[in-house]
Amino acid sequence: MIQKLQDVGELALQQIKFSQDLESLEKVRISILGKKGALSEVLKGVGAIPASDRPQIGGMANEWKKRIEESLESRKQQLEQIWLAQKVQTERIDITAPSRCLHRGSLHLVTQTTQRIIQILSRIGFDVTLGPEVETDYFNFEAVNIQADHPARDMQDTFFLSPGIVLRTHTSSVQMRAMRAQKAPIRILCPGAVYRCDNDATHSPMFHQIEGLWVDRGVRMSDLKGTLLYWAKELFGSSTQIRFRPSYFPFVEPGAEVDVSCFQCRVKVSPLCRVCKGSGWLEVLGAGMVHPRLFEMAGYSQDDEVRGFAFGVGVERIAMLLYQVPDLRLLYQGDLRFLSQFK
Ligand code: FA5
Repeated sequence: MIQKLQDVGELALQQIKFSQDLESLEKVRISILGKKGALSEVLKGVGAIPASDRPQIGGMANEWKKRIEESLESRKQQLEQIWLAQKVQTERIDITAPSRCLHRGSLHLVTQTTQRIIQILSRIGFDVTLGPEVETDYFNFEAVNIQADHPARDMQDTFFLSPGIVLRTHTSSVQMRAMRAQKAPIRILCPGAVYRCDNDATHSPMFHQIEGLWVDRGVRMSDLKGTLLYWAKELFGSSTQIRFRPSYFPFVEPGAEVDVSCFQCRVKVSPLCRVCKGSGWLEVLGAGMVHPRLFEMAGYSQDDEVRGFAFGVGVERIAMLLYQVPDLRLLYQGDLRFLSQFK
């Protein structure tokens, strides 16, 4: 038994010494000290020897175990050092190498423009309200005074999802929802996507509008003009002027198309100007005083002198003007060479 212990111990020390890596060292450990390892196997025979010899054998076995464990630990440390040294050699990091370029994303030009417009108007008390893009025919048309047989339906070619359900053609669909949801005063902006069967350099089938609605006692056309002049000066520059041209929208009376003076030809209108094409003016939005019929439909009493104005601006067109984008479709092609210019 003593001889067997000695043989196992000495062999173990040899194997540990010649282990070349941590993995083979672990195998050696298991083959000696593991449950079915060589040392355990020898000790299984202890039961067969006389009781008087057992303490001596037990003592020897413990001593060998301790020697083996110490030897394993010291070889392990050696092998770890070797592993680390090899790693440092083979995986050298060149801290002077130029770093890889990280492409940081940025907000889309349409989002930036939307945020800019909202920021300007929120300074004078407008809050943002959202409405659904999938809208009922009622809120998109009838509730803004466009009846089923009204010729104004032809002004906006509509995507119908099912009978009575449309993709909203304008953010004016939010007007009636807002007037029914809350009483005056109302001062809201409704940004969002709208849809029409359109497609060319200045018309996209999906585009964005921001609707403005201010309803309160005694609101007048001059308030509309003051609000839009403030907005235009903040957006296009302090020398900007605005002009109203009479126009027709069924939900306002009177209605107007609003132009801003060309921010490119600030001092003198140039016939060569690429922005205004020599006219000196840029059309930016539709606006007007809320039609009395809408107040009626929203359940407002005629006696309470509540009036209102509304306007609707096309975000892409504003972005095109501000950044001189020649074709609206560029905004939706996802070409980073184009989009990253507006970071
Ligand atoms: C309207 O949509 C009205 N709801 C605006 C309004 C609101 C008038 C409140 C009065 C009171 P219009 O169809 O003109 O009006 O569209 C408004 C703006 O959306 C246009 O001036 C234009 O800038 C933009 N626009 C219209 N169609 C498209 C399109 N297919 N692609 C990109 N922009 C468009």
